[in-house]
Amino acid sequence: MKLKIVEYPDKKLREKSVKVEIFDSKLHDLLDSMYEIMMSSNGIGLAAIQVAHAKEILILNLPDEDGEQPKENLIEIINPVITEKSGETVYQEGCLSVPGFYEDIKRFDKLKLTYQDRHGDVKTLDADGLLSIAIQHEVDHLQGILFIDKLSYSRRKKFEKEYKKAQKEKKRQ
Ligand code: Y12
Ligand code: CO
Repeated sequence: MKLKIVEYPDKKLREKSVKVEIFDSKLHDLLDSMYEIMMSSNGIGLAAIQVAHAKEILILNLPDEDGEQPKENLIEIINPVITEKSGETVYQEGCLSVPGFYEDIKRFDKLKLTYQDRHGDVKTLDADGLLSIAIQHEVDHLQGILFIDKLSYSRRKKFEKEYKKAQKEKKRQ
């Protein structure tokens, strides 16, 4: 399946995703193609809406201590529900749909998650650190929320100005 990353300010990114009900080979094709485009774009997390599929699907492949992203670390998360959250942490986040921009974002430090895997089996996960941040970033995508929405009014204005400028320069090349 050929996929393309949808970039801000495309309105597609504001769509709310719907639950997956059928766990078939079409879903597996989408998950496999999401993995390919995420890895070839140097990403560590991707939600299906970022490739124009408004389904409650996200994948994560966080780097290990050596900065490697072995496929064994891949987590496929379908129909996630955050059931508990606690603490506070700040991390400089980036997003494949907002290329070239990284901003400090405040999130919950720890969470518990219930989700389904590619076969529809229900799983639970306790997350903290980068995994917890990445899950919150991607779960936000399923509601049409981007990390830049969490910036203060002045940071957001600065971002919009710089992003527009960067886009114009990109078009000129
Ligand atoms: C912590 C915070 C946020 C996440 C969400 C997943 N984010 C990413 O995977 C972002 C990747 C990214 C990659 C980029 O491309 C390159 O570095 C080549 C990029 O573009 C540029 O910097 C030009 C932007 C973001 C998970 C965990
Ligand atoms: Co993102």
